[in-house]
Amino acid sequence: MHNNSERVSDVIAETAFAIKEMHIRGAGRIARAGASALCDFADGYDGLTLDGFKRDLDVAVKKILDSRPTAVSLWNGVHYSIKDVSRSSDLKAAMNSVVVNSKEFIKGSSEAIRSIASIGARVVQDGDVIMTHCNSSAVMEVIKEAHRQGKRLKVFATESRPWRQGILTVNELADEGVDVTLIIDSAVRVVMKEVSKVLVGADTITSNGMLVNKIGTSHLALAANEARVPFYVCSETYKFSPMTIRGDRVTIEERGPEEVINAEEIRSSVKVFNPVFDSTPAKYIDAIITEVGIVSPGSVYELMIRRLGDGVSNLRD
Ligand code: RUB
Repeated sequence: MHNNSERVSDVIAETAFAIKEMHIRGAGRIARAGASALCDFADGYDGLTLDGFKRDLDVAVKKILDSRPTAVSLWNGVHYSIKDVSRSSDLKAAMNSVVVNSKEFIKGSSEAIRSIASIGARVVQDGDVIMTHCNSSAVMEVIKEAHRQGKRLKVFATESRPWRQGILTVNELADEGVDVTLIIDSAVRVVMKEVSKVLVGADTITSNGMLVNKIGTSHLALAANEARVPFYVCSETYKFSPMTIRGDRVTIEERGPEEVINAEEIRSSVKVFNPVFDSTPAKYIDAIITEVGIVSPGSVYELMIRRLGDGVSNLRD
C-alpha cells in the first residue's frame, strides 16, 4: 500500500516516463502534462514543512524537465506553475500557489490554441493547398477551423519519420472531412510546387525568431523559400524561449537508433544518428501566428521583453 508521498511522486515519475517515451508528445501537450503533474504533486503533498516541500518540489521539477530537453514549452509550463513558491510564507500557501498557477497555465494554454485557430483561419484562404509536417495541435486547429468555416482546402502532410506522426495528422484531418494526402518526407520539394502555404508548429522559438521544430521542418522551409511559398509557424507564446535572450543555445534532442532501424538490418559497424528537431532561421519564416496576433520573427525579442519585464534578469538555469 502506497502512502500519500509515494503516490504523488508516482504521478511525477509516470508523467516523466510518458513524456520521455512519447506516450504524451507535442510541445503544448507535454507542457500541460508537466503542469498537471506538479498540480497533483502539490495537491497531494503530505510533508510538514515549507523547506521540505521546496526540496521535494525541486526534485519533481528536475524529473519532469529531464524527460525531454528541446521544447521550452515544458520549461515555461513548469516554471509558471512554481513561480510563487519562493515568495510563499508558509507551506499551505506554497502548495496552493502551485495548484492555482498550474491550473492557470493549463487553462491559458488551451485558450491560446483556440485563439490561434481563429486568427490562423483568417490567414487560410478558400482554395489553399497547405503543407504541414509532423503533428502540431496548433496547426491542426487552424486547419480544422478554416475547414469548418467552409473554406475548400487541400492538405499535404509529411509522414515524419521515424515516429510517423504524419499518420496522426492525416487521420485527424480525414475524420474532419478535410481533403488530405500523405507524402513521404523526401517528396517535400516535388510537392511544394502545388502548395500555396506551409503551416508548421513549434517546440521552441528563440529571441532572434529562429524556429526549432520536428526534424525536417527546415527542409520544408528551404523548399518553400525556393518555390516562393509563404511559410507560417503556429505557436503559443509560451514556446518563446526566455533563456535565448541571454544567448543560451537550444538543446536538440537525440534519440536512440532503434527508432530508425532494426539492428539486424545493418552491419554492426554502422552508426545511426537520430536528431529529433532542427532549426529554421528567421529569414525563412514569413510570420508566426500566436494567440496575441500574427507577429514577424523579428519581433519575438520585443514581445518576450515586454512579457517578462524584470523577470529576464532572474532567469534560472
Ligand atoms: C512534435 C512537433 C510539433 C511541435 C508543436 O514533435 O515537432 O510540431 O511539438 O506541436 P514530437 P503542438 O512528436 O517529437 O513531440 O502545436 O501540438 O504544441
